[in-house]
Amino acid sequence: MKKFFLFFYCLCISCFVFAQKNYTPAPENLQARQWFADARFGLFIHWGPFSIPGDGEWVMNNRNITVKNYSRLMDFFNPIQFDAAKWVGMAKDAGMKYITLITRHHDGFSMWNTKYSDFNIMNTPYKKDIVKLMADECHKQGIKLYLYYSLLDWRRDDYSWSTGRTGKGTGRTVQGNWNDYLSFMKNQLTELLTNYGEIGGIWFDGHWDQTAPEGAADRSAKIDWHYDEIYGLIHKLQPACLIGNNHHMTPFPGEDFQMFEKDLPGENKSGLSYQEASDKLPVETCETINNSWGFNITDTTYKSNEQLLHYLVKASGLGVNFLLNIGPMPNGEIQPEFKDRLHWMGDWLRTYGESIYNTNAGYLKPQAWGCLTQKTDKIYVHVFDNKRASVILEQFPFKKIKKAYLLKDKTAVKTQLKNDMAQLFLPDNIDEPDEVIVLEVKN
Ligand code: JFZ
Repeated sequence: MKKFFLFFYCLCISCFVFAQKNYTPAPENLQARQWFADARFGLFIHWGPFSIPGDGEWVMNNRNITVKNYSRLMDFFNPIQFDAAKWVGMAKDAGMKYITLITRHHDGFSMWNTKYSDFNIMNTPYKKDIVKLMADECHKQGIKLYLYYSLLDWRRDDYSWSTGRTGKGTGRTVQGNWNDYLSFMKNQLTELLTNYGEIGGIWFDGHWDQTAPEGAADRSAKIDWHYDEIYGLIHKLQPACLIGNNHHMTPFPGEDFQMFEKDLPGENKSGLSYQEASDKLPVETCETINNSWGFNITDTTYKSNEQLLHYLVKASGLGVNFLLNIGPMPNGEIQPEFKDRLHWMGDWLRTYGESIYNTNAGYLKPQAWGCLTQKTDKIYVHVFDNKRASVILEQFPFKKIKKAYLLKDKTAVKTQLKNDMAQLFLPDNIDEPDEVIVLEVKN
């Protein structure tokens, strides 16, 4: 028993002692969390020299490309078709409120003008700072920019690759100094949070490289990430900047939102999501359109418009944001399969947006027929199954339904409220992938 407690104690210590202790979020940070929680829909962009082989962003690891050989990609990353205004405009047209951009993925390439690594965009034939171009355009078009930053690095000797799980085949022989790596990250983060105006948040990834895989009993990290310093630095430079970390665990102190990957909270289809959803912090889940984050030239497993829509709506039904990914092509263009789906989502949101943005989770969890989103005096009933004649809402939390109608055209919907059970009788001509019924309710 004693041993067990000691083990448990060590586990807690190793998870939390290094996170930002005694963190009290600034008022502007709390405001930014609320904004984020209301935003509901964002665009994830996985893009960089890893897009060139057309084999996903893990290509360096998966094909054991050495640092020397991989560096050649820098000589031909030249995305002449890239147009930040078009990308940001496309996200806005899709009804997205924010963009999360890869600034440096596990391959270690920096998409901005950094002083701290030569492996960066200014040394490509393109020679233009992608983060700057995107940041300026986001600020101009009024969309928030979040930055993905990898903690894991498959190139650098000073990254603790010897204790890591991935990137073992990139030809490194020397284990450098961990403190050098930590300083490097802090320097880079300082650049990102100083030179690019307001940054909505930092999306960390790679923590899991230093832990046992998901589902293992002991998930403590093999090295000290010094999150106290890293998180403290970010919150000092931009107090409103939200920190999230894709470690697939309960949020650490100092983090401002929680993320899930390829799963809605409570589901664990990916085998990556054993953690419980936070009831204190805003939560986000990210998903791909096909099955790849970075451009993959053979992956044609595109999800349908309806599948993507149902993901967004179910996420909203759980009170969670949806960060939908695209992997643009190496020339800076976005393939039509992605563009078409984003535009379709935007069209849907132009009609149905009020049932998604600024809503809370439904009082019922998502059901086989659909799900609920809520505002103080309204319940939005999202019916995915359009063959149904009626929907029953058990334990209905309001005393009265004042009005019930289809959101798209105000067609009245018949309802019955008896013994805490509301029944809605659906008109027989419903044919939408998500027919939304508005219930104006009163206690
Ligand atoms: C991570 C990245 O590795 C991936 O490339 C992408 O950026 C995605 C959004 O986030 O995905 C993971 C996270 C955890 C593991 C593997 C991939 N893991 O624990 O092995």
